[in-house]
Amino acid sequence: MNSPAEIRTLVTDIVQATPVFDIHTHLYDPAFGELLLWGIDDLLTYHYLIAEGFRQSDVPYEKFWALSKTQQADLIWDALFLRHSPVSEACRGVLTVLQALGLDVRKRDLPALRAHFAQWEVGEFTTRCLELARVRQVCMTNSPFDPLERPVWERGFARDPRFAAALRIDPLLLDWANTAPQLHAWGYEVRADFSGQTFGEVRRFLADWTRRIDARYCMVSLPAEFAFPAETAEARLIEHAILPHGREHGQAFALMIGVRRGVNPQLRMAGDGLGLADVGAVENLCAQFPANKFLVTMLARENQHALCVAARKFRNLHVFGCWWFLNNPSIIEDMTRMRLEMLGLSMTPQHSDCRVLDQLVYKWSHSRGIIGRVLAEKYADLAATGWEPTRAEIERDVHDLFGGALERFLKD
Ligand code: RAT
Ligand code: ZN
Repeated sequence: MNSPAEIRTLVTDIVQATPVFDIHTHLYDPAFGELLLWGIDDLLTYHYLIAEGFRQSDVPYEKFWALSKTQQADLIWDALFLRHSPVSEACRGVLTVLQALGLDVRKRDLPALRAHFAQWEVGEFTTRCLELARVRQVCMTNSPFDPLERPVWERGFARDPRFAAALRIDPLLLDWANTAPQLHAWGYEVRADFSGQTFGEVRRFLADWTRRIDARYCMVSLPAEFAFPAETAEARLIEHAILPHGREHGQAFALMIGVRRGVNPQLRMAGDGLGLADVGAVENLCAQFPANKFLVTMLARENQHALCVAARKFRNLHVFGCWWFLNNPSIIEDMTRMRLEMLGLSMTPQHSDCRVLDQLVYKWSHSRGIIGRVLAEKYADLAATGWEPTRAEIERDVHDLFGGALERFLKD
Protein backbone atom coordinates (compact mmCIF):
# COMPACT_ATOMS: atom_id res chain seq x y z
CA MET A 1 0.00 0.00 0.00
CA ASN A 2 1.24 3.50 -0.83
CA SER A 3 2.07 5.65 2.18
CA PRO A 4 0.46 9.12 2.47
CA ALA A 5 3.89 10.54 1.55
CA GLU A 6 4.05 8.42 -1.62
CA ILE A 7 0.52 9.45 -2.54
CA ARG A 8 1.43 13.09 -2.00
CA THR A 9 4.39 12.78 -4.35
CA LEU A 10 2.33 11.05 -7.03
CA VAL A 11 -0.56 13.53 -6.81
CA THR A 12 1.78 16.52 -6.76
CA ASP A 13 3.55 15.25 -9.88
CA ILE A 14 0.28 14.76 -11.72
CA VAL A 15 -1.20 18.09 -10.62
CA GLN A 16 1.98 19.86 -11.72
CA ALA A 17 2.03 18.15 -15.10
CA THR A 18 -1.65 18.25 -16.13
CA PRO A 19 -2.45 21.00 -18.65
CA VAL A 20 -5.24 23.41 -17.76
CA PHE A 21 -8.16 24.85 -19.70
CA ASP A 22 -8.50 28.21 -17.94
CA ILE A 23 -12.20 28.95 -18.16
CA HIS A 24 -12.31 32.66 -17.34
CA THR A 25 -9.65 35.26 -18.00
CA HIS A 26 -9.46 38.80 -19.33
CA LEU A 27 -6.63 37.90 -21.68
CA TYR A 28 -6.83 38.38 -25.43
CA ASP A 29 -5.66 36.55 -28.50
CA PRO A 30 -2.42 38.36 -29.52
CA ALA A 31 -4.27 39.49 -32.68
CA PHE A 32 -6.01 42.07 -30.44
CA GLY A 33 -2.72 43.96 -30.12
CA GLU A 34 -2.63 46.41 -27.21
CA LEU A 35 -5.64 44.78 -25.56
CA LEU A 36 -3.42 41.89 -24.51
CA LEU A 37 -1.55 43.17 -21.45
CA TRP A 38 1.84 41.75 -20.48
CA GLY A 39 5.16 42.75 -18.89
CA ILE A 40 6.32 44.27 -15.65
CA ASP A 41 4.43 47.58 -15.84
CA ASP A 42 1.13 45.84 -16.53
CA LEU A 43 1.86 43.39 -13.71
CA LEU A 44 2.50 46.23 -11.27
CA THR A 45 -0.56 48.24 -12.32
CA TYR A 46 -2.97 45.28 -11.98
CA HIS A 47 -6.02 46.68 -10.25
CA TYR A 48 -5.54 44.37 -7.24
CA LEU A 49 -2.15 46.09 -6.68
CA ILE A 50 -3.48 49.57 -7.36
CA ALA A 51 -5.98 49.11 -4.51
CA GLU A 52 -3.19 47.90 -2.21
CA GLY A 53 -0.85 50.66 -3.38
CA PHE A 54 -3.25 53.39 -2.31
CA ARG A 55 -3.25 51.92 1.19
CA GLN A 56 0.52 52.38 1.51
CA SER A 57 0.80 55.74 -0.23
CA ASP A 58 -0.78 59.12 0.32
CA VAL A 59 -0.69 60.11 -3.34
CA PRO A 60 -3.96 61.93 -4.19
CA TYR A 61 -6.23 59.82 -6.40
CA GLU A 62 -6.32 62.33 -9.25
CA LYS A 63 -2.56 62.70 -9.22
CA PHE A 64 -2.10 58.94 -9.48
CA TRP A 65 -4.51 58.65 -12.39
CA ALA A 66 -2.73 61.47 -14.24
CA LEU A 67 0.57 59.54 -14.17
CA SER A 68 1.78 57.41 -17.06
CA LYS A 69 1.62 53.63 -16.65
CA THR A 70 5.38 53.53 -16.00
CA GLN A 71 5.10 56.18 -13.30
CA GLN A 72 2.19 54.37 -11.68
CA ALA A 73 4.23 51.17 -11.71
CA ASP A 74 7.18 53.02 -10.11
CA LEU A 75 4.93 54.28 -7.36
CA ILE A 76 3.43 50.87 -6.66
CA TRP A 77 6.86 49.19 -6.70
CA ASP A 78 8.10 51.73 -4.20
CA ALA A 79 5.04 51.58 -1.92
CA LEU A 80 4.41 47.83 -1.95
CA PHE A 81 7.77 46.20 -2.66
CA LEU A 82 10.47 48.54 -1.36
CA ARG A 83 8.91 50.27 1.64
CA HIS A 84 7.19 47.12 2.92
CA SER A 85 7.69 43.43 2.29
CA PRO A 86 5.42 42.22 -0.53
CA VAL A 87 3.58 39.54 1.42
CA SER A 88 0.09 40.00 -0.04
CA GLU A 89 -1.03 37.40 -2.57
CA ALA A 90 -1.08 39.88 -5.47
CA CYS A 91 2.44 41.14 -4.61
CA ARG A 92 3.82 37.66 -4.12
CA GLY A 93 2.37 36.76 -7.50
CA VAL A 94 4.61 39.30 -9.26
CA LEU A 95 7.67 37.71 -7.66
CA THR A 96 6.55 34.19 -8.61
CA VAL A 97 6.28 35.34 -12.23
CA LEU A 98 9.71 36.98 -12.22
CA GLN A 99 11.33 33.95 -10.67
CA ALA A 100 9.70 31.58 -13.16
CA LEU A 101 11.02 33.74 -16.00
CA GLY A 102 14.50 33.29 -14.58
CA LEU A 103 14.93 36.80 -13.19
CA ASP A 104 16.78 37.58 -10.00
CA VAL A 105 14.33 39.31 -7.67
CA ARG A 106 16.93 39.79 -4.92
CA LYS A 107 18.32 42.90 -6.59
CA ARG A 108 15.02 44.81 -6.33
CA ASP A 109 16.01 46.50 -9.57
CA LEU A 110 12.95 47.67 -11.49
CA PRO A 111 14.86 49.21 -14.46
CA ALA A 112 16.68 45.88 -14.95
CA LEU A 113 13.35 44.06 -14.93
CA ARG A 114 11.99 46.46 -17.53
CA ALA A 115 15.07 45.90 -19.69
CA HIS A 116 14.42 42.16 -19.56
CA PHE A 117 10.79 42.46 -20.67
CA ALA A 118 11.77 44.84 -23.49
CA GLN A 119 13.61 41.94 -25.15
CA TRP A 120 10.49 39.84 -25.57
CA GLU A 121 8.28 39.67 -28.61
CA VAL A 122 4.61 39.18 -27.76
CA GLY A 123 4.09 35.95 -29.72
CA GLU A 124 7.07 34.25 -28.11
CA PHE A 125 6.16 35.61 -24.71
CA THR A 126 2.62 34.22 -25.04
CA THR A 127 3.99 30.77 -25.78
CA ARG A 128 6.48 31.02 -22.90
CA CYS A 129 3.79 32.00 -20.37
CA LEU A 130 1.38 29.29 -21.50
CA GLU A 131 4.20 26.74 -21.29
CA LEU A 132 5.37 27.87 -17.86
CA ALA A 133 1.80 27.87 -16.55
CA ARG A 134 1.01 24.61 -18.38
CA VAL A 135 -2.20 26.11 -19.69
CA ARG A 136 -3.49 24.48 -22.88
CA GLN A 137 -6.22 27.02 -23.60
CA VAL A 138 -7.64 30.16 -22.03
CA CYS A 139 -11.13 31.54 -22.34
CA MET A 140 -11.22 35.25 -23.05
CA THR A 141 -13.97 37.67 -21.97
CA ASN A 142 -15.38 39.13 -25.18
CA SER A 143 -17.74 42.07 -25.18
CA PRO A 144 -19.48 43.28 -28.34
CA PHE A 145 -20.09 46.49 -26.37
CA ASP A 146 -16.38 47.24 -25.98
CA PRO A 147 -15.42 49.94 -28.49
CA LEU A 148 -11.83 48.68 -28.71
CA GLU A 149 -12.67 45.01 -29.06
CA ARG A 150 -15.70 45.16 -31.32
CA PRO A 151 -13.95 46.44 -34.47
CA VAL A 152 -11.34 43.68 -34.25
CA TRP A 153 -14.07 41.04 -34.47
CA GLU A 154 -15.83 42.95 -37.23
CA ARG A 155 -12.64 43.14 -39.29
CA GLY A 156 -11.91 39.47 -38.67
CA PHE A 157 -8.54 37.85 -37.99
CA ALA A 158 -6.88 34.44 -37.91
CA ARG A 159 -7.73 32.92 -34.54
CA ASP A 160 -5.08 31.54 -32.22
CA PRO A 161 -6.65 28.23 -31.09
CA ARG A 162 -5.16 28.66 -27.62
CA PHE A 163 -7.63 31.53 -27.01
CA ALA A 164 -11.31 30.53 -26.85
CA ALA A 165 -14.07 33.14 -26.72
CA ALA A 166 -16.87 33.81 -24.22
CA LEU A 167 -19.67 36.24 -24.98
CA ARG A 168 -19.85 38.83 -22.21
CA ILE A 169 -23.08 40.79 -22.00
CA ASP A 170 -23.10 42.94 -18.83
CA PRO A 171 -24.44 46.14 -20.47
CA LEU A 172 -27.30 44.21 -22.06
CA LEU A 173 -28.58 43.00 -18.70
CA LEU A 174 -27.51 45.75 -16.35
CA ASP A 175 -27.87 48.89 -18.46
CA TRP A 176 -30.81 48.11 -20.70
CA ALA A 177 -31.88 51.78 -20.91
CA ASN A 178 -28.69 52.66 -22.76
CA THR A 179 -28.18 49.34 -24.50
CA ALA A 180 -31.58 49.23 -26.22
CA PRO A 181 -30.85 52.34 -28.36
CA GLN A 182 -27.39 50.97 -29.07
CA LEU A 183 -28.79 47.66 -30.36
CA HIS A 184 -31.30 49.63 -32.39
CA ALA A 185 -28.51 51.63 -33.98
CA TRP A 186 -26.80 48.34 -34.90
CA GLY A 187 -29.93 47.23 -36.76
CA TYR A 188 -31.83 45.18 -34.19
CA GLU A 189 -35.52 46.11 -33.83
CA VAL A 190 -35.58 46.32 -30.03
CA ARG A 191 -37.70 48.68 -27.94
CA ALA A 192 -36.83 49.96 -24.49
CA ASP A 193 -40.23 48.82 -23.14
CA PHE A 194 -39.67 45.26 -24.45
CA SER A 195 -42.66 45.49 -26.80
CA GLY A 196 -42.83 44.16 -30.36
CA GLN A 197 -39.99 41.92 -31.51
CA THR A 198 -37.62 42.93 -28.74
CA PHE A 199 -36.81 39.52 -27.27
CA GLY A 200 -36.50 37.88 -30.69
CA GLU A 201 -34.19 40.64 -31.81
CA VAL A 202 -32.02 40.35 -28.70
CA ARG A 203 -31.78 36.64 -29.52
CA ARG A 204 -30.73 37.49 -33.05
CA PHE A 205 -28.03 39.77 -31.63
CA LEU A 206 -26.81 36.99 -29.31
CA ALA A 207 -26.83 34.44 -32.14
CA ASP A 208 -24.88 36.76 -34.46
CA TRP A 209 -22.18 37.35 -31.87
CA THR A 210 -22.07 33.73 -30.71
CA ARG A 211 -21.35 32.73 -34.29
CA ARG A 212 -18.96 35.59 -34.97
CA ILE A 213 -16.71 34.89 -32.02
CA ASP A 214 -17.42 31.13 -31.81
CA ALA A 215 -18.40 31.55 -28.16
CA ARG A 216 -18.02 28.71 -25.67
CA TYR A 217 -20.66 30.22 -23.36
CA CYS A 218 -22.49 33.44 -22.57
CA MET A 219 -21.47 35.32 -19.43
CA VAL A 220 -22.47 38.10 -17.06
CA SER A 221 -21.24 39.49 -13.77
CA LEU A 222 -24.12 40.47 -11.49
CA PRO A 223 -24.55 42.53 -8.34
CA ALA A 224 -25.15 40.95 -4.95
CA GLU A 225 -28.81 42.04 -5.17
CA PHE A 226 -29.51 39.86 -8.21
CA ALA A 227 -32.93 38.22 -7.88
CA PHE A 228 -34.79 35.68 -10.01
CA PRO A 229 -37.67 35.64 -10.74
CA ALA A 230 -38.12 39.41 -10.51
CA GLU A 231 -39.76 42.28 -12.32
CA THR A 232 -36.41 43.63 -13.45
CA ALA A 233 -35.01 44.18 -16.93
CA GLU A 234 -32.26 41.62 -16.32
CA ALA A 235 -34.68 38.92 -15.13
CA ARG A 236 -36.95 39.48 -18.16
CA LEU A 237 -34.04 39.41 -20.57
CA ILE A 238 -32.63 36.27 -18.99
CA GLU A 239 -35.95 34.44 -19.21
CA HIS A 240 -37.02 35.57 -22.67
CA ALA A 241 -33.75 36.05 -24.52
CA ILE A 242 -30.64 34.58 -22.87
CA LEU A 243 -32.08 31.23 -21.87
CA PRO A 244 -33.99 30.55 -25.11
CA HIS A 245 -30.77 31.48 -26.93
CA GLY A 246 -28.86 29.05 -24.70
CA ARG A 247 -31.28 26.22 -25.46
CA GLU A 248 -31.25 26.89 -29.18
CA HIS A 249 -27.49 27.20 -29.55
CA GLY A 250 -26.35 24.83 -26.79
CA GLN A 251 -24.73 27.70 -24.87
CA ALA A 252 -24.34 27.56 -21.12
CA PHE A 253 -25.04 30.76 -19.18
CA ALA A 254 -22.25 31.77 -16.79
CA LEU A 255 -23.21 33.95 -13.85
CA MET A 256 -20.65 35.61 -11.61
CA ILE A 257 -22.66 36.96 -8.71
CA GLY A 258 -21.90 39.23 -5.79
CA VAL A 259 -20.00 42.26 -7.03
CA ARG A 260 -20.80 45.78 -5.82
CA ARG A 261 -19.45 48.07 -8.52
CA GLY A 262 -17.85 51.38 -7.57
CA VAL A 263 -17.83 51.11 -3.76
CA ASN A 264 -15.02 53.65 -3.97
CA PRO A 265 -15.29 55.29 -7.41
CA GLN A 266 -12.01 57.16 -6.81
CA LEU A 267 -10.24 53.83 -7.25
CA ARG A 268 -11.82 53.39 -10.70
CA MET A 269 -11.46 49.77 -11.80
CA ALA A 270 -9.98 48.87 -8.40
CA GLY A 271 -12.98 50.33 -6.58
CA ASP A 272 -15.44 47.41 -6.66
CA GLY A 273 -16.49 45.57 -3.52
CA LEU A 274 -18.63 42.57 -2.74
CA GLY A 275 -21.90 41.71 -1.08
CA LEU A 276 -23.73 38.63 0.13
CA ALA A 277 -25.94 37.32 -2.67
CA ASP A 278 -29.03 35.12 -2.81
CA VAL A 279 -28.25 31.53 -3.82
CA GLY A 280 -32.03 31.09 -4.10
CA ALA A 281 -31.91 33.01 -7.39
CA VAL A 282 -29.52 30.39 -8.80
CA GLU A 283 -31.72 27.55 -7.51
CA ASN A 284 -34.77 29.13 -9.12
CA LEU A 285 -33.01 29.41 -12.48
CA CYS A 286 -31.79 25.81 -12.35
CA ALA A 287 -35.21 24.48 -11.28
CA GLN A 288 -37.28 26.47 -13.77
CA PHE A 289 -34.97 25.90 -16.73
CA PRO A 290 -33.70 22.32 -16.53
CA ALA A 291 -32.84 22.37 -20.24
CA ASN A 292 -30.37 25.22 -19.66
CA LYS A 293 -26.86 24.84 -18.29
CA PHE A 294 -25.52 27.28 -15.68
CA LEU A 295 -21.93 27.97 -14.72
CA VAL A 296 -21.82 29.85 -11.45
CA THR A 297 -19.24 31.46 -9.23
CA MET A 298 -20.01 33.76 -6.32
CA LEU A 299 -17.88 36.43 -4.74
CA ALA A 300 -18.77 36.29 -1.06
CA ARG A 301 -17.07 33.61 0.98
CA GLU A 302 -20.30 33.28 2.97
CA ASN A 303 -22.17 32.14 -0.16
CA GLN A 304 -19.89 29.20 -0.95
CA HIS A 305 -21.47 26.54 1.22
CA ALA A 306 -25.03 27.28 0.04
CA LEU A 307 -23.79 27.28 -3.56
CA CYS A 308 -22.33 23.78 -3.06
CA VAL A 309 -25.66 22.62 -1.63
CA ALA A 310 -27.46 24.08 -4.67
CA ALA A 311 -25.06 22.26 -7.00
CA ARG A 312 -25.88 18.96 -5.22
CA LYS A 313 -29.53 19.54 -6.13
CA PHE A 314 -29.14 20.56 -9.76
CA ARG A 315 -26.98 18.76 -12.30
CA ASN A 316 -27.45 21.66 -14.71
CA LEU A 317 -25.35 23.76 -12.32
CA HIS A 318 -21.55 23.69 -12.56
CA VAL A 319 -19.67 25.60 -9.86
CA PHE A 320 -16.33 27.12 -10.76
CA GLY A 321 -13.40 29.16 -9.53
CA CYS A 322 -12.27 31.11 -6.49
CA TRP A 323 -13.13 34.51 -7.81
CA TRP A 324 -11.24 37.77 -7.22
CA PHE A 325 -11.29 38.45 -3.44
CA LEU A 326 -11.47 34.69 -2.88
CA ASN A 327 -8.33 34.04 -4.88
CA ASN A 328 -6.08 33.85 -1.81
CA PRO A 329 -4.34 30.69 -0.63
CA SER A 330 -6.19 30.31 2.68
CA ILE A 331 -9.60 30.68 1.03
CA ILE A 332 -8.76 28.57 -2.04
CA GLU A 333 -7.72 25.76 0.26
CA ASP A 334 -10.89 26.00 2.29
CA MET A 335 -13.19 26.20 -0.72
CA THR A 336 -11.45 23.42 -2.62
CA ARG A 337 -11.65 21.08 0.33
CA MET A 338 -15.33 21.85 0.87
CA ARG A 339 -16.19 21.43 -2.81
CA LEU A 340 -14.38 18.10 -3.06
CA GLU A 341 -16.18 16.90 0.04
CA MET A 342 -19.60 18.03 -1.19
CA LEU A 343 -19.38 17.71 -4.98
CA GLY A 344 -16.54 15.27 -5.58
CA LEU A 345 -14.92 15.93 -8.93
CA SER A 346 -18.00 17.42 -10.63
CA MET A 347 -16.81 21.01 -10.39
CA THR A 348 -13.98 23.27 -11.57
CA PRO A 349 -12.00 24.43 -8.54
CA GLN A 350 -10.20 27.32 -10.20
CA HIS A 351 -10.03 29.83 -13.00
CA SER A 352 -7.33 32.49 -13.15
CA ASP A 353 -9.20 35.73 -14.00
CA CYS A 354 -5.85 36.96 -15.35
CA ARG A 355 -5.77 40.42 -16.85
CA VAL A 356 -2.05 40.26 -17.62
CA LEU A 357 -0.61 37.34 -19.58
CA ASP A 358 2.30 36.78 -17.18
CA GLN A 359 -0.14 36.29 -14.30
CA LEU A 360 -1.04 32.86 -15.71
CA VAL A 361 2.30 31.71 -14.34
CA TYR A 362 1.67 32.71 -10.74
CA LYS A 363 -2.03 32.11 -10.51
CA TRP A 364 -1.70 28.54 -11.75
CA SER A 365 1.49 27.85 -9.83
CA HIS A 366 -0.08 28.99 -6.56
CA SER A 367 -3.39 27.22 -7.22
CA ARG A 368 -1.75 23.97 -8.32
CA GLY A 369 0.16 23.84 -5.05
CA ILE A 370 -3.01 24.16 -3.00
CA ILE A 371 -5.21 21.89 -5.12
CA GLY A 372 -2.49 19.24 -5.12
CA ARG A 373 -2.17 19.35 -1.33
CA VAL A 374 -5.91 19.04 -0.75
CA LEU A 375 -6.33 16.29 -3.33
CA ALA A 376 -3.43 14.30 -1.85
CA GLU A 377 -5.16 14.43 1.51
CA LYS A 378 -8.37 13.10 -0.05
CA TYR A 379 -6.61 10.22 -1.86
CA ALA A 380 -4.73 9.36 1.33
CA ASP A 381 -8.09 9.12 3.13
CA LEU A 382 -9.29 6.74 0.41
CA ALA A 383 -6.11 4.70 0.57
CA ALA A 384 -6.63 4.29 4.31
CA THR A 385 -9.80 2.31 3.50
CA GLY A 386 -7.91 0.08 1.08
CA TRP A 387 -9.15 1.99 -2.04
CA GLU A 388 -5.79 2.77 -3.59
CA PRO A 389 -6.01 5.22 -6.45
CA THR A 390 -4.03 4.26 -9.55
CA ARG A 391 -1.92 6.76 -11.47
CA ALA A 392 -4.39 6.58 -14.39
CA GLU A 393 -7.32 7.31 -12.08
CA ILE A 394 -5.59 10.32 -10.57
CA GLU A 395 -4.63 11.62 -14.02
CA ARG A 396 -8.25 11.28 -15.16
CA ASP A 397 -9.52 13.12 -12.07
CA VAL A 398 -7.04 15.99 -12.31
CA HIS A 399 -7.77 16.42 -16.01
CA ASP A 400 -11.44 16.80 -15.05
CA LEU A 401 -10.70 19.36 -12.34
CA PHE A 402 -8.51 21.36 -14.71
CA GLY A 403 -11.18 21.93 -17.35
CA GLY A 404 -12.11 18.44 -18.54
CA ALA A 405 -15.32 18.20 -16.49
CA LEU A 406 -16.33 21.64 -17.66
CA GLU A 407 -15.70 20.83 -21.32
CA ARG A 408 -17.95 17.79 -20.93
CA PHE A 409 -20.61 19.87 -19.17
CA LEU A 410 -20.55 22.43 -22.00
CA LYS A 411 -20.86 19.73 -24.65
CA ASP A 412 -23.46 17.30 -23.22
O1 RAT B 1 -11.34 39.81 -11.18
C1 RAT B 1 -11.32 40.88 -11.79
O2 RAT B 1 -10.34 41.23 -12.41
C2 RAT B 1 -12.52 41.77 -11.74
O3 RAT B 1 -12.14 43.03 -12.09
C3 RAT B 1 -13.66 41.45 -12.65
O4 RAT B 1 -13.29 41.67 -13.97
C4 RAT B 1 -14.31 40.16 -12.65
O5 RAT B 1 -13.44 39.11 -12.72
C5 RAT B 1 -15.32 40.08 -13.76
O6 RAT B 1 -15.12 39.29 -14.69
O7 RAT B 1 -16.31 40.82 -13.69
ZN1 ZN C 1 -13.26 38.32 -14.52
